[in-house]
Amino acid sequence: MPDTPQRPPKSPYRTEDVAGGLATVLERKTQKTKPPQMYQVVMLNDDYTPMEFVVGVIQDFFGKDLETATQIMLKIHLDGRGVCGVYTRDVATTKVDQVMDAAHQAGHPLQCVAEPIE
Ligand code: TYC
Repeated sequence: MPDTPQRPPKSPYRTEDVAGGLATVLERKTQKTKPPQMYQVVMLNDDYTPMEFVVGVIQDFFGKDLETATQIMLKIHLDGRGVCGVYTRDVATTKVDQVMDAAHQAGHPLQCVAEPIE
């Protein structure tokens, strides 16, 4: 995932030359705060991870109920990939790490990645 450089927030105040010196003008300009870049956590199909394990992971780490988790798992199985959730960068990265850890501990090759959206 690319590391987006973080800019400091724009100051709502202007600094002006006033009477030969600098003065901070306490006039708030309209400030637009952009929503954060969001990331989709995409799970990938493989030939070895059991379907029940994938359903359990989607329930446990992405908060889906059994029916929704089963639908997502089947979509991945048929299409090769599927979105399990959309989060800010840190949360998405944590989900990826949690899923990969759980899969590795259980001896399954399950893979997932975080992708920036829009
Ligand atoms: N294709 C796997 C199987 O047939 C099931 C599976 C589904 C694996 C989704 C990974 O992300 C996955 N056992």
